[in-house]
Amino acid sequence: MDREEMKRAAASRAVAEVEDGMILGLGSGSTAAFAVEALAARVAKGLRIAGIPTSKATAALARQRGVPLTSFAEHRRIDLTIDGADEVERGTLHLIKGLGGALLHEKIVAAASARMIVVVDDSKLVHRLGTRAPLSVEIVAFGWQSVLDRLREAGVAPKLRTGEGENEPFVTDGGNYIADCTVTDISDPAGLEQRLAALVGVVESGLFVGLASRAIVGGPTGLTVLDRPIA
Ligand code: A5P
Repeated sequence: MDREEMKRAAASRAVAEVEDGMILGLGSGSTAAFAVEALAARVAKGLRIAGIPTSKATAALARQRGVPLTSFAEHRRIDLTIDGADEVERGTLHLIKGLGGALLHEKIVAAASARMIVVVDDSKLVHRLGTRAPLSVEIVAFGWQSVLDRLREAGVAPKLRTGEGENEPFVTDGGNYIADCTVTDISDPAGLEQRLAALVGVVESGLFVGLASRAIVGGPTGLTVLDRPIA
């Protein structure tokens, strides 16, 4: 399998766990897009579900493919969220997310979900978070320079993400900016998440601690299903 096939296979396997009547969280990114496609195929055959999208891009894809959408105005609790990740820590299933810039809405949806299945290809599996991806931190636009100073003082080497124009900041769906932070070998994800959240001007970090219950990993020889151990 090539990488795209691994992602598609993982996404399809996760969608097989969707049951009639569920409220779903629809993740963002290329792997989560395969899940929306697989869901659309099941909806076309009569599956009744409604999804809360985590980004404008996912909402647009779902609408285009005929996947019914809903919102927190109608549903406070989500049965199952299927989303991608930038890193998945073996054993704990703690995640780094946010390279796609949708981390805030993804985290709100994940936190409201009874279950979260993360779908990835095997390049995303790591022994320690901070191995292959920067840590994205969503920050308010106002005074971003001072927020970056605070992140620097916290020891995470931030760089403001730029958008289409090299000098234009990337703006999230929530109207905020993203600081991509160089981190290595995160030994205490929960502690780091709390330290970052306490900084003035930080909206949310891309550390997802204790949110994923299952990871479905596509590899060259097939799929592996990893479950978070019960605490
Ligand atoms: C979006 O903000 C991210 O959290 C994505 O879930 C993550 O970047 C994974 O995307 P891919 O499936 O495209 O690698």
